[in-house]
Formats: sequence, structure tokens, C-alpha cells
Amino acid sequence: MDFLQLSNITFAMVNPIRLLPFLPLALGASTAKPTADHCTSFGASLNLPNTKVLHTTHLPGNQTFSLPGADSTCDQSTTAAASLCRLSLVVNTTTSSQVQMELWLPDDWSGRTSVVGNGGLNGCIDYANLNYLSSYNFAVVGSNNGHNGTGGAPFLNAPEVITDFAWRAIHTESDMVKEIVKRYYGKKQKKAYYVGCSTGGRQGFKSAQDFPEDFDGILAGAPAFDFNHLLGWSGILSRYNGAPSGKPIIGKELLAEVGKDIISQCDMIDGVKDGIIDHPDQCIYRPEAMLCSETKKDLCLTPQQAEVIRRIFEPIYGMDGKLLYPRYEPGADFGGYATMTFSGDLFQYALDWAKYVVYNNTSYTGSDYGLQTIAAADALNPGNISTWKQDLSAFSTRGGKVISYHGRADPLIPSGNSARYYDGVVRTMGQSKVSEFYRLFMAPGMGHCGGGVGADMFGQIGRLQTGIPKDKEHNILLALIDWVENGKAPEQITGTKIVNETVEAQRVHCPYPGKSVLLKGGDWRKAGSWKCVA
Ligand SMILES: *[C@@H]1O[C@H](CO)[C@@H](O)[C@H](O)[C@H]1NC(C)=O
Ligand SMILES: *[C@@H]1O[C@H](CO)[C@@H](O)[C@H](O)[C@H]1NC(C)=O
Ligand SMILES: *[C@@H]1O[C@H](CO)[C@@H](O)[C@H](O)[C@H]1NC(C)=O
Ligand SMILES: *[C@@H]1O[C@H](CO)[C@@H](O)[C@H](O)[C@H]1NC(C)=O
Ligand SMILES: *[C@@H]1O[C@H](CO)[C@@H](O)[C@H](O)[C@H]1NC(C)=O
Ligand SMILES: *[C@@H]1O[C@H](CO)[C@@H](O)[C@H](O)[C@H]1NC(C)=O
Ligand SMILES: *[C@@H]1O[C@H](CO)[C@@H](O)[C@H](O)[C@H]1NC(C)=O
Ligand SMILES: [Ca+2]
Repeated sequence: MDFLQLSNITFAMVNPIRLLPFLPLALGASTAKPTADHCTSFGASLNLPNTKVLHTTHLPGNQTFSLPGADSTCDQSTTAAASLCRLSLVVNTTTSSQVQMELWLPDDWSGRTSVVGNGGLNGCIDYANLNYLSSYNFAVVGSNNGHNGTGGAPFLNAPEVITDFAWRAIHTESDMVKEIVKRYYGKKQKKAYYVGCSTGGRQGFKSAQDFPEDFDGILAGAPAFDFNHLLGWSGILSRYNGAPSGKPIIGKELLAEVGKDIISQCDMIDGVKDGIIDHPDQCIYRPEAMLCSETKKDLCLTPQQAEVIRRIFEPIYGMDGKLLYPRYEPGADFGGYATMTFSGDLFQYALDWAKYVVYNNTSYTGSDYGLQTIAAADALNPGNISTWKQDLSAFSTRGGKVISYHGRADPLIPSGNSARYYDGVVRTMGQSKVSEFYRLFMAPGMGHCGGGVGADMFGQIGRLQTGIPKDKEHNILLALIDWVENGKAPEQITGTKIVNETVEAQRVHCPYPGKSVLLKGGDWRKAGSWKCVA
């Protein structure tokens, strides 16, 4: 797709060669592309310590194929758009742990490598991002993060599996992809990247914090960092609404109504009536407006329910009175992913983490889940997973760049937590230093890693780039490449909202603490009407 006509907006694609300057250089005029035979014989002859090759297949491009043997909770099929060599391996990380990886090595290699992360508690190879990165000519690796499937059971009494999940899988993948490109293409990588969101965002920051040599560029969305507190907060939020009874105190339909009332109370604080609360921290929602009365008997709140809503919108404090985690953000959808939190069951990842990792007790039900559970998780900090170190100077000193992004209507991980981390790094390193290597783009109205009513597509993950222009103004991966390789820091990124293959709105997203402001009289659906202000 070189040229896209979507609704009334026409996008001419910038020649990708300009943005991928290594494309013609990487293999050199005299170097032939790797052939299908090279691919299959390469896998058979690969002799790396602690590594078993499961299979090697050359795929000619635009192939959709099934994934036999994949855990039933993970992808069952995928697509490889580029022509590439698919290499599946199992690497023993200790005598009691192993990571299954796939490397996708495109025939047309840009000289760049990438590691892609995971999500939730998984356990699943991120095939969508293998496809995305390889279609942009990266040699890319993804893994099962040390265990198979989306649940926490494999962590039970398995500290090495927990360590793989916390950091070692990504670090091992980083080593593997670099070693393998040298052998496969006969050349060292020029730059090494990382791409992930949610748990993948945490994995990216863990690398910046503890493995500053691993990556030159990190794209880390909606990071699940301060991990023990995040899960604790999610668990406590679910308790507010009745977990683990299975019976929510406020049901789905009523929550949706509260969601609408929040928009009606707070949409205009930012001055634009677009169904989006730009700065959820400025919204002090008043649920008492929805109390039942003589005249209001349907879809209204009892006093107890109104109190639940109030608690949901408060931060949580630990047993020592210190802030543990910021609040749920008004404007975050109460449907979709939020049903994981508000259905009346204990938030699944919080339950699994407590059950299989903190208490090692398969009978644990979460009926007493609370601040003491978080304190126990903190005391253990399993696998050193917290990921909250605020000194990134080793990473910045060697020239690493990190771009983070967060939807301001994220129901699983509040964007306020990304702001809290950024501010902590600024306190540690100083603003001018931080601006040189770390930018956080806040996306108003965007949900968890994407979705929501906001302009949620800017190339942050594979499925959120189809239909947007392939340039660094609209694609944050290309913006990261430009920063790492040409030293040009992104000052803004244009997000696109596409509904039914039609561009409905575009808007610029700005690096925190800056914000996008609508120009006087401007149409909020047009990117040109917005401007970043400090
Ligand atoms: C990986 O570890 C398992 C279990 O200890 C062992 O059976 C297997 O031979 C090891 N594989 C390699 C390639 O070292
Ligand atoms: C895949 O299909 C697209 C669209 O038809 C085409 O432009 C592209 O060249 C194909 N890729 C390969 C590797 O065959
Ligand atoms: C995960 O699944 C892969 C592919 O089926 C398998 O090779 C690997 O041994 C499994 N890993 C674990 C830890 O069960
Ligand atoms: C649970 O197991 C971990 C090792 O995985 C151990 O460090 C921890 O102390 C155990 N917790 C309890 C409550 O026994
Ligand atoms: C495991 O959890 C159950 C349910 O909460 C509890 O009754 C039991 O005492 C726990 N077992 C241990 C060893 O702590
Ligand atoms: C644990 O994480 C901290 C903070 O990122 C880091 O400084 C420390 O070296 C890590 N410890 C181990 C044992 O990995
Ligand atoms: C998108 O298309 C679907 C199916 O054709 C339709 O049901 C839906 O109303 C459309 N949505 C919008 C916002 O146009
Ligand atoms: Ca608004």
C-alpha cells in the first residue's frame, strides 16, 4: 500500500528509502540477499550454547499460516508480509527455565535489529509485532517470555521462570538476535531497537534501567512498571466493586452510564467538546449527580455505589501512608479491558501474581486481598520485577533514546503513572538531560496501547499503523529511528482516528509535560488545528 485515499484526506507516502537509509546499504551492492536455501541450511547448522533449533522455514512473503503447538490462550495463526527466514528456537536460560523464541530475518535487511515484548502475564510470542517490524526490514525476535500462555500458573515455585518473565527473556533475546544476524547476514547490526506495550512497556524500561547496553532505541508504551504496585492497585480496585464475589456492586450497564456522566461533567474542562477529557487529572468527578431519587429511578446510583465510584477515583496509599499508586483516570472506558477490573472477579493478573508468585498457594482466592498483599509482594519483589529505578544515566550516556506513550483514557494502567515516573527521572537527572533522551507522549482519549475515542493510531504497534502515512510525523517507530540515527528528537506525533477505514480525526500528541492546544476557531478533527505548547 503505497498510496492511500481515506475519506477526504489523501496521504502520499514518503519514499521509505529516505527514512530507512540503511536499506540499500546494509547488504551492500555486492552482497546478495540471503536465499531460501541459505535460510534452511542456516537453521540446521546453527550451533549456539544451550540452544535447540525447533524449525527453520523460508517464507516468500504475504503468508498467513497457523501456529500448531501454540498455547490455546495465545495466537493460533499469523501473517508474514515480508519475505523472510523464520527461525524457531528454545534457549535454556538455567537448568530449570527456558525461553522459546522466534527470529524473523527479512531477505531485505535494514541493518537494524529489534526485540519485541509481551503483554499481561504472558507467555505468548507477539506475532503481530514480528510481522510489523520485519515488514519494516528489521531482523526481529519475540519470545514466550519463559512460559507458555496468559496465566500465572507456570510461576508456581519456579523462581527462574519468574526471572525470565521479569527481565532475562528480553536480555537473552537481545544477545541472540545480535549474534544471529552476524551469522546470517555476515554483518553486525547497526542499531538495536526494542518495541513493546503494557508489560512490553515495562520490559523496555527494565532494559533502559538495568541493561543500558542492550538497545539504542526503545519504544515503550503504557508501561506496566512499578509492577507490584500496579497489580496491587488493580486488585484493590476490583475489590471496591465486589471482587472476588463474582457479583459487581455496580453492573456493566450502570458503569457505562457513569462513564457518560463523567464525559458530560468533564469534557469541556479542556475547552473542546469532543468527548475527550484531555487532562484527566483536572476532572474531579461528582458521582452524587447520579444518585437515585423520586424522579430518577433507573440507571442511577445508590449512596453505596456512589462511594465505590469515589474510591475508584482516588489514589491508593500503603500501610505506611505513602502513595502506592495513582488513581484510575476519569474518561477511561468502563467497558472493554475495564471489565477485567470491574466485573466482580478479582483482577486476574493480581490474583495470579498473589497466588502463584507471592503466596505460592493454589487455594488462595483473593478474599482478603489488600494492602498487606502489596506489602508482601514488595518484600519479595519477585525476580526484581518492580522496574522503578529513576536513574537512567547509564542508558543516556551511551546515547540510548526512549520514546514512551500513554493513552490518557487507559483503563488498565493510568497515564498518571507514566507522568509520575517521568517526573521522578527529571528529579533524578534534571529536565535538560532528560529531554535529550526520553520523551513521553500522552494521547488524549486513547485506551490501553490503542483504541478509545482519541486519535489512537501512530504506528506504535503493528495493528495500529495500517492506513496511516509511513513517515516519522505519523509513525512513532519511524520517529524513534530518526532520533536514534539522525539525532532529531520528535517534537510531536500526529495520531489518526480511523473508523471503518475512514479517517475520522487527526490530532497532534505532545511530549509531556507539554500539551496539545486547539488553535482558536480550529476544527478539532484536523491535525493542523492543534499545536503543542510547553
Ligand atoms: C535444556 O535443558 C533441558 C533440561 O535441563 C535438557 O534436557 C536439554 O538437553 C537442554 N538443552 C540444551 C540445548 O542444552
Ligand atoms: C505482498 O502483497 C503486497 C500487496 O499486494 C505487495 O505489494 C507486496 O509486494 C507483497 N510482498 C511480497 C514480499 O510478495
Ligand atoms: C512452550 O511451547 C513451545 C512450543 O510448543 C515448546 O517448545 C516449549 O517447550 C514450551 N515451553 C514450556 C516452558 O513449556
Ligand atoms: C514463594 O516462593 C518464592 C520462590 O518462588 C519464595 O521466595 C517465597 O518466599 C515464597 N513465599 C511464601 C509465602 O512462602
Ligand atoms: C492458602 O490459602 C487458603 C485460602 O485463603 C488458606 O485457607 C490456607 O491457609 C493457605 N495456605 C497456606 C499454607 O498459607
Ligand atoms: C534489581 O533492580 C535494580 C533497579 O533496577 C537494580 O539496580 C539491581 O541491580 C537489580 N538487582 C539484581 C539482583 O538484578
Ligand atoms: C462501521 O461499519 C459497521 C459495519 O458496516 C457499522 O455497523 C457501523 O455502524 C459503522 N460505524 C460507524 C461509526 O460508521
Ligand atoms: Ca474535551
